[in-house]
Amino acid sequence: MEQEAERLYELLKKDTNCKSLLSKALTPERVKELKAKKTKFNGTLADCIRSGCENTDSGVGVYASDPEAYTTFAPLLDAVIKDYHKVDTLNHPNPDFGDVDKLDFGDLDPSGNVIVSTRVRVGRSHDSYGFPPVISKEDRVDMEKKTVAALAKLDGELKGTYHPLTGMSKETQTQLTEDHFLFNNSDRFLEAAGGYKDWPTGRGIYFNNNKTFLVWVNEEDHLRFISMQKGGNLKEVYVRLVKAIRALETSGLSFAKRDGLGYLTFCPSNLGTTLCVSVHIKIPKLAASPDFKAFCDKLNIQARGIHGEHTESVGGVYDISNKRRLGLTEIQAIQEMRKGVEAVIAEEKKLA
Ligand code: ADP
Ligand code: CIR
Repeated sequence: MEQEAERLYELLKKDTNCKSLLSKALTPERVKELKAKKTKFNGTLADCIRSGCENTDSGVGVYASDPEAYTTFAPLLDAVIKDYHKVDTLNHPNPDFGDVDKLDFGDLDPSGNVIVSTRVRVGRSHDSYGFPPVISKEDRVDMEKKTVAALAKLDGELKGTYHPLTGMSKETQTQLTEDHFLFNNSDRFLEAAGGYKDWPTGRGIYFNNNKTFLVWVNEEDHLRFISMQKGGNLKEVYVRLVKAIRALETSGLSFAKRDGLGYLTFCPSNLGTTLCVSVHIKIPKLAASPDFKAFCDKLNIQARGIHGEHTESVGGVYDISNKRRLGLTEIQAIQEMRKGVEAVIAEEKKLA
């Protein structure tokens, strides 16, 4: 165990050009302090750093082995979290989704010409199971069963069906992925962290009839709750997600949380609110301007391609999403994104 951490650390050090947050935070002192520690889920330092040491082009480079890793390996993980989320102290507020009956926003694109679709997602982890590096096949299947039993209690607009990946045809999987609903196993960073062990066992997707509410089971996180629809009605999308979170939090599931860090996720880049709001938006003019990145940075939003992280834009349509997930409440994150999207639309109009 200690040798494995040392072996991985050597790999990391060998790449003198490595710029990941891991390479900044993993000092020889921290390796020495943490290499022999183990969480109650049997998670080790090696489990946390494997992906970043084997992939020195990582941006972050760390995954938590399990919920307790955020305590056991805090000297390393806290440093990475502060760096990634640009905060000096870890004092994430209590969850606050706002008063959903009194939201002061609705459709961000009443013309229907600019925003193609809107999506809001959160990640949740069961507090009694480890993350991919340490979880066994049996435990993953057990966790899937508990999740599916809770999902079966959803009703109204959230009522849907669970579709396990095991037994799902390749064609169905490809179609659901191309339509932006389903995940796949093509992320080498996640793979190196153990994210695809025993694939596809224990993985699946739940969705309602019109695919406006979806749950990913055992993709990167134990759970991802997703609300999405065509157009720019952020209010409808957000309110649906909040209803789902409230229903699932009272359905017998218990989610991992820690004071000051909020909800815990596999990747430290996602913890806190875990909220990611995105719009697919047609902004050919703004995107072509040299100031595009600076414009987004100022608003705490980011642009990427429409097939998710590490992909390119197609036909001038960009995926714009919020950047900050830690150190602010859910409703503050939504409002920050709303203002950002409004500014993006106004700027595109100015340039037209
Ligand atoms: P996450 O961080 O939630 O995993 P990604 O950016 O990796 O999100 O995207 C996951 C999937 O969701 C991809 O297929 C992506 O195209 C899709 N997606 C993200 N935002 C939107 C949106 N606003 N409309 C439609 N699909 C979206
Ligand atoms: C990296 O460090 O670049 C990868 N491990 C991805 C980090 C952030 N993305 C994610 O969690 N999806």
